[in-house]
Amino acid sequence: MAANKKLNPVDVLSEIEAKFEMLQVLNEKGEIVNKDMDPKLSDEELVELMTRMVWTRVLDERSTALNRQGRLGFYAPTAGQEASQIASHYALSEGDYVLPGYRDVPQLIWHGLPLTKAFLFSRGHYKGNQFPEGVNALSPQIIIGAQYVQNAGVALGIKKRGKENVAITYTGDGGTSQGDFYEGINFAGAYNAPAIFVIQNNNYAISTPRELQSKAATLAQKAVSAGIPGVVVDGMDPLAVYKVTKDARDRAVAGEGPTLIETMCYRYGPHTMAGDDPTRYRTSDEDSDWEKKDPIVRFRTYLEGKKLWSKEKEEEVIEQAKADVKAALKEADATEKQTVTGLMDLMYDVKPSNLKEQYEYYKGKESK
Ligand SMILES: Cc1ncc(C[n+]2csc(CCOP(=O)(O)OP(=O)(O)O)c2C)c(N)n1
Repeated sequence: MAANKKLNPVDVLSEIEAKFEMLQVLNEKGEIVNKDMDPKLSDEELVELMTRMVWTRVLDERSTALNRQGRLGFYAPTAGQEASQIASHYALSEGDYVLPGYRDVPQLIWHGLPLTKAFLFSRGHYKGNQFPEGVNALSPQIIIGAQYVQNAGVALGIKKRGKENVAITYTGDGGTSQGDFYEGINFAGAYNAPAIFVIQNNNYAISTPRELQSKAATLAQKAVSAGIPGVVVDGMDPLAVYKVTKDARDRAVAGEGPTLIETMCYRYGPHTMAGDDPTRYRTSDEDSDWEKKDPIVRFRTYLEGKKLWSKEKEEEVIEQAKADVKAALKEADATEKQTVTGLMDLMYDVKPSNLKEQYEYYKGKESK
């Protein structure tokens, strides 16, 4: 009897995986290597994008130092991820919604959130979660992956209201292992909602390497399961990140549904300032290989070649960023302290009996 022919799904897989090649526009030397994909930003736009990335690098340096001095609370470093964060955000338009993860404070700031609010968020102050009218954004999500489901819902809301806007969300490589990740992209696909889903693949979920998160060769190919387009992009290349996000936005607004974007990037610092030690799970060779790909360095080279950037200009931006941090911190320091009773007052109109007892206890403590 002839043996049954065996299915060979691996053939399909390798065919799919081969299609998810990483897109690059600006290489490590600051040269345009893919003219067709150059988003052709104006000189002013190029300078603005660089300004935002440099400003954000300074914010990261200052936030890290302030955390070490005990002047900030929770902080997840961002250096190395500026192209992934800032260039993707730069592709958005007014009225778009941002649903960040805990590392995505820079996008919130450039979306209009006052820096003081970000500092208050870091300190766990409730006012850090009260956003001004017109800042279309949710608070940084701490629950890994949850923002993907929320993003699908916000995007569906945008669609139902007939707005020409999108909702964009960010997670890390680790976030793609969560059920919420799949639910989010599937729901948005099913409803053809104007959503953009970004995976910032910085290679580690705290200390767990990307290879242990999934057997998939790329994370962007997970889009296939949801029936939506996916793309892998050099996450250290601001022009490529801008290009894919802008294209995703155009598609979404044209009614063509969501896109999944995987940005290949690296965080130079620790996972958070709460105490992980990256030297225990990364080598210094790996660090320096990625530092050679730095988004600010390559963009600086490119802009200097076009006579659009100089040392003096960069110094100006650095000084401005430092002054902005100083002023925002002063304002945060002047904000009235959060108390336990104050928090209970805000949360409950009528307090449950067990809390009444605690309320009295803290009231006594706070009055001392
Ligand atoms: C549902 C859930 N599980 C676990 C955690 C604890 N946790 C905090 S950060 C993190 C790793 C996330 O890694 P990744 O998604 O790659 O994002 P990155 O921090 O690298 O930006 C984990 C497991 C959490 N916050 N939420």
